[in-house]
Formats: sequence, structure tokens, C-alpha cells
Amino acid sequence: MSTMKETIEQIQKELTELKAASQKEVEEARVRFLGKKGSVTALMEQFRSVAPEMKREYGQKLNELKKSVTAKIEELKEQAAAAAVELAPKQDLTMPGDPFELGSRHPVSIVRQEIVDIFRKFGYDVAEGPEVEDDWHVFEALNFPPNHPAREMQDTFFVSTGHLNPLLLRTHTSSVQVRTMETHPLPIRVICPGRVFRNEAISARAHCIFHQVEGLYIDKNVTFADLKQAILLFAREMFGPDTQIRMRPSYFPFTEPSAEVDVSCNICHGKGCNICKGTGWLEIMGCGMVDPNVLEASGIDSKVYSGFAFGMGVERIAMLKWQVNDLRHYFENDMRFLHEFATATEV
Ligand code: 2NL
Repeated sequence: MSTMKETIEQIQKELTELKAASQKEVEEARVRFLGKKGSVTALMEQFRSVAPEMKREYGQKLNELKKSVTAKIEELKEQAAAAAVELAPKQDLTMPGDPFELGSRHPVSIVRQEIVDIFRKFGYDVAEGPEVEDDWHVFEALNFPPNHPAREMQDTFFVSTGHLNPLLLRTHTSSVQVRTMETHPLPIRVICPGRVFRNEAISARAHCIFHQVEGLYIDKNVTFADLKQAILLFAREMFGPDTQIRMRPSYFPFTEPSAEVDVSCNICHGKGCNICKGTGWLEIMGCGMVDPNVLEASGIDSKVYSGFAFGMGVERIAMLKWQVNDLRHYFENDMRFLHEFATATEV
């Protein structure tokens, strides 16, 4: 059996020649020296039986040995770790990331918001109400005569008919304005965006569901001139500052007088093109002075107050804005169509 001194020297020699190619080999070397059955650990145990007068000398030697073993292992560990990084597959940090798609607003939603924003700027409040309504708020309070065709099953979706007060899907958002007139103090300046439902055959120009924005302004001394100016300002905000408007006489049960509003064609600027069918004008909405019967039905004194109202189809405005020739595009959600309205910043 070799002496302790010889063993120490032998381990020191081993240490100077020690190499480790990998982190695994470093760990194996550590176990060989410092593990439970390691050579340095064995020396430590042997040290206990060293004669007292020799303890000082051997103690020092053993401590130094342990220190240099630990230092060497640490050094090899660092080298192996650096080598592992070198060997790892290279990553190109300048590579573009995996692309991911953002959602975007539906074109109808974009235009509805644009219309609402214009009227909010004019000082209008926004009101919403139920899509399932009763006869009073959709027809009766709006001066529809008892046998008006819109009240028939062919034109309106009924949810229930067996009751005294049948429920139906609103055919216009005027119902929300009736609710506003019934509850809101005067004056009233409100716009009502929302979905409406009509029992119609689906075509390029009509759909059984579409979106409306209606507006209502009630105060003392409101005139047709106020209506015309409000519509003109809206049209110029929506279609550009050079836009002209014209009004043609029309009929609605809830307004008197009533008019259809056209804007000058923003494609051909009046010269005549296939969007305006050669007329130079595009129809954008209906409007009129609120019929006194309508004011009275909601408890407003028509001798003191007057008002104007208007209504437009959001899909129709969107079709004019983007020259879309078929309403059905707005309901089919074909991604190729929707992508045309997506912008990078929208979520
Ligand atoms: C259209 C025409 C219109 C109204 C809606 C209205 C509402 C109340 C009283 C009076 Cl509470 N009128 N709304 C007035 C005129 C026309 O809509 O073509 N819509 C798509």
C-alpha cells in the first residue's frame, strides 16, 4: 500500500494531465476525485488515522489538494460549457418571425362607426334598443295605418303571433327613437345604429338582414332648412368636401314632408358613369319632418315642438364608398373580400 504522500503526489500528477471533452466527462472526473468513493474523499478518511504530530503537515497538503481539484474541475466545466455552445446548431437571429394574422373590422362595422362618429361630432347621442320589438314601437307609434303592407307576415318576421301583443323583429331602428321620445327629456338629438330585419328575397340590392343608422332631432322651431343643412354637412364629411346633395319628394308614414336624398356621384363627379347609371347622382338615404302624429303618439306636444328624422342603410353607404356592386358580399364573409378592408394596425 502506497503512503499518503505518494497518493497525494499521484493525484496531483493525474490532475495536471486531466482533460475532459464534454460536460459528461467533467462530471465523471468530479465523481472520480470528490465523489463518495472518490480518491480525494478516501484520503480525507485516511487522514483521521494519521499520527497527531503529522496532522498539521498532512492537513495542509490535503487542503491544497482539495482546492486544486475543485479549481481544475470548475475550469474544465467552463471549457466544456463553452464548447457545447459552439457545437449547438447556429440560430440566425435576423430571420423574420413566424407571421401571424391579426383580425380586422368588417367593412360594415367600419362604415357604421364612421357615420356614428360624424353625428357624434355634430352633438348627437347614440342610442340602442331591442331587436325583438312589439307592434307599438315598430309600427303603431310611427303612424303606420292598420293595414299597411309592412305589417303583413310577408314583409315582417314575427316571433310570436298568438298573443295580444305579438313580438316581431324590428324592420327599422325608428323603434329605438320612439323609445327615446317616450323617455328622454326634450330637446332630443340622437342617432340609432343597429340591425334590422325584413322578410325579403335576397338579391344584389336587398337582404333580409341589414344595418341602419337613423337620426332624430326634436326641439322648438326645427325646420326643413335645418334638416337640409345637417344632411349636407354629413354628406361632405362622408363623401368629401365637394359633395353636392339634392332632395326628391317621397313618402314615409312617419314623416311629412318626406324626401329621398341623393349625393353627387363621387366617381364621375356628375359626368355620368355606370355606378350612378349615367345620372350623376347616388341615393343615400330617406328623411323628412317628423309627422305630428308621431310626436303626439310619444307624448310630445306637436304645437310646441317639431323635428326632423332620417334613415340610411349602412351596407348601401359602404357599397358607394368602395364601389361594391353586390350587397351579398357583406354577408358571405369570404376572406378574399374581407382582406381588402383589413389594415395592419387594426385588431
Ligand atoms: C330609409 C328611410 C327614414 C326616418 C327614417 C324616423 C324616425 C322617427 C320619426 C320619423 Cl322616430 N322618422 N325615421 C324618417 C325618414 C326616413 O328612413 O330609407 N331608411 C333606410
